[in-house]
Amino acid sequence: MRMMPASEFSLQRQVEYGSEEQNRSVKSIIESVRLEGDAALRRFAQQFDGVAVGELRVSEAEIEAAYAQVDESFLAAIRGAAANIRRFHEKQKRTSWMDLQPDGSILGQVMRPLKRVGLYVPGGKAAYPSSVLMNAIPAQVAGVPEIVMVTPPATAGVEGIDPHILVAAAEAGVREIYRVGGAQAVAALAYGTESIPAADKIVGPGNIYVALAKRYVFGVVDIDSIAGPSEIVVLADDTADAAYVAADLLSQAEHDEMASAILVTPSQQLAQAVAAEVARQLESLPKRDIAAQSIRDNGAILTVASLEEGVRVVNQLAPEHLEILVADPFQYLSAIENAGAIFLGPYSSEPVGDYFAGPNHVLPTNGTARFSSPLNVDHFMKKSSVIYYSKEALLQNGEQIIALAQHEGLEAHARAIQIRLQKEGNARG
Ligand code: HSO
Ligand code: ZN
Repeated sequence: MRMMPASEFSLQRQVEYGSEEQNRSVKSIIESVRLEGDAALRRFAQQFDGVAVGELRVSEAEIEAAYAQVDESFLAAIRGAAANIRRFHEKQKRTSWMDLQPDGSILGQVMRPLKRVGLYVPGGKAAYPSSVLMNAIPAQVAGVPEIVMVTPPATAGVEGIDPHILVAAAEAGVREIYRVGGAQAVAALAYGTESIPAADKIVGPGNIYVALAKRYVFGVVDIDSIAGPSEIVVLADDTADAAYVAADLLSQAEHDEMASAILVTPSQQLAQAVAAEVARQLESLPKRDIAAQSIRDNGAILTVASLEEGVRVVNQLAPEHLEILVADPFQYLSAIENAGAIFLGPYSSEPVGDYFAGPNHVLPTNGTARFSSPLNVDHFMKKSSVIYYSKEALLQNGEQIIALAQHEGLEAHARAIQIRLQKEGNARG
């Protein structure tokens, strides 16, 4: 694993905009779905997935059959995770409020769930039941009445849709599921087809075609942020166990050749030990080819003079996941400005959060933790402002409103106020 002083590390962020060819093909797929609806969905399923799709919607019987195909321990784990995720997200839920002013006016904010949300679940190597829970449960907690899932008609290595995905969806309360994937699925959710009513928002990870399609339909519908490869930064001192650090770095490196796993440490000794451990642990990993390439191309051990310098480096990296493995991790918490999720201490290995603890695993990647947050209940709600002005309030503030309107040269605005001041003011005097 490459090792260098943090000051020599150059951070390159890359956003995938796709090739011209990919953009052209996504655009044409979307336009076809818009014009031809279900017929286009069936044609693309044949063309891209090699499947002749009959009924687009997955039946209740198929969902029930999926339960018979997964084992007890998987179901118990999914239920345990779902309960924790639900409990955590319940805490995020905000309520509407109304504020009565002394002059009798009422100002407020009404919170409403989105009506219909579409969840994209990829079919390839990244068809994760955990991600189904992480995307669907916040929407459910927000109160979204219609949560629908789309997923390609065949999952890599599985005939049809992976039963584990169907079970995770059902456990998260999603029973409206369509076998459609790729850019065509995004188009269906954005514009609607005969079988699939249009949604208000599309969330969930996907390949480059899905990402480009989401960008393309943004504005017609809302979308979530487009996820980049997974990232982990471990900030550790010489109290950390090198084997734990190496295992955690590898846990993200195995996601993707593009994933990045970085150790930041003031301890030369830990740096050496982790490098040796990573090499040792890699040997026996089933996904060692992916993990090794990730470590080689995007991994690093960055040495710093002190933990304080380490914190500055972490804030610059703005990682998706940060683990703090130092003697007193809570001491550094308030200094961390940019990180999607912060894992404190030796027992909070990242997979604890990826699967089970309750916080969301859909996190800002690619440095976007500088300005954005984990997927949460607010992402599935909208607000309306409420304004009730009393007569007294209008009489008292009318002149100031008129002054601003006249300054902006908007005389009709000014008059809308004036007409009331004249009538009500006179009536009073
Ligand atoms: N670490 C991934 C989430 C995940 N891990 C899903 C396992 N399954 C991105 O945050
Ligand atoms: Zn993970």
